[in-house]
Amino acid sequence: MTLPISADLIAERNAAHLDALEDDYAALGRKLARTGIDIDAIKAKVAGFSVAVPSWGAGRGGTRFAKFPIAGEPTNIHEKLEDCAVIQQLSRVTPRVSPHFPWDKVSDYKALRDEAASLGLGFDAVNSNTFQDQQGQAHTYANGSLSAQDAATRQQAVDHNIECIEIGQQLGSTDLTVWVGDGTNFPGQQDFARSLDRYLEGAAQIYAALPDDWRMLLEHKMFEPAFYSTVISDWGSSILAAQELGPKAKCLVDLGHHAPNVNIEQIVARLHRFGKLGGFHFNDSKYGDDDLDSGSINPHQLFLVFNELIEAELNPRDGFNPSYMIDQSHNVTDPIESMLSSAETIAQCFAKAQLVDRAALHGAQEANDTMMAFQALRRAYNLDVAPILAKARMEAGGAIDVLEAYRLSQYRGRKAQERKAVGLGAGIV
Ligand SMILES: [Mn+2]
Repeated sequence: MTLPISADLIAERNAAHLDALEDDYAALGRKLARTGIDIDAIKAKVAGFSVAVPSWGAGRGGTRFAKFPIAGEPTNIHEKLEDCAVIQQLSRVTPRVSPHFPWDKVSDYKALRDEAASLGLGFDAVNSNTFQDQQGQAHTYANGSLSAQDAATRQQAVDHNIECIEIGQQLGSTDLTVWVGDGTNFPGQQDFARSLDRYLEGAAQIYAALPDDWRMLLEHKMFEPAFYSTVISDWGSSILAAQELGPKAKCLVDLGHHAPNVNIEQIVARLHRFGKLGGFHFNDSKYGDDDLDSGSINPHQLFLVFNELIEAELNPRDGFNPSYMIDQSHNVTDPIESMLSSAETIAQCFAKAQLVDRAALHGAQEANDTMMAFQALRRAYNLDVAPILAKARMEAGGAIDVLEAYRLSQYRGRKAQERKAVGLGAGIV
């Protein structure tokens, strides 16, 4: 395996940070021991946690107004894999990449899988794309894909999703994530009921092509690119569709795809209650689907989501196996740095949720002791779990200080010499 960052550099920097880390870890360990928590057991749980990174997240996202590429950005799936390998090598929490088609199309998927493995990576959920047209495409998605009025357009969208399943099988994936941009911009533009009927009919054809061990993850989105209505607009539409399709269809919660201030943690609990919680796309938002870095605006919400996930894991009902992925747009940062930072924040919220005193929480709930129930969550949220994460990372071969190691490696600067420049892309300016 040839990893992109010098192992000597990581070892040298870790040696410089080790004494301080051991000191902080021991202090936190003593603090947790006073409440009966074994820090090493929490560290083991953190070591078992992982979140996938999206292949498209390796590049600068941009907005519909403009994109500002940086030198050394990846221009194809091979370069994206290399960047994802940097994130995994340093963080040790992102071992899988979620590919997107047709953006990541190659002629030989066996070779692509081997290439990823040689970088220490595997593949996560496969994402289809019927929200934009491709060169030479027979039918436009301008008026929808799975829900389009035109039967040939719907068939094209179904065929593309089935092709994604076939590619995913070669890559070792077991999930197909389906998000459609279908919707309307004007009242009256489409019939709400009939467009959903068409979507369900197409989705059922895709569902029928799923291998036995696969899941179909339905991603809802309240708005954009359609601004008046979308066909799978919210978790209600999503769960109804998933229930109609069958047990292999689950709901995927993208944190940014809700109305502002919606109680997402409650949605998580609801979806789990009915066996339909399939996975997450982590990001953050301030106004809408801003695709800001995970936990950068509201880390408390992220913690509360993980709190519900732990409750769900303790009460598995129809099983508990959600897929975790980062899905955010890096407009003003180096995407590798953003994903290193986000992966750490996501793992921190996971770790903090592990530290909630469940007996105290449940006891306070039973006793209607509102303040103590809240304090059970608050005590865990207020703990600084950074030493647990850093130690787990170091023991797995990663860097104690991921951003420091990344900057010292001068990786982006080296890639700027090797890679061709990314185009400015189309914005409306
Ligand atoms: Mn998403």
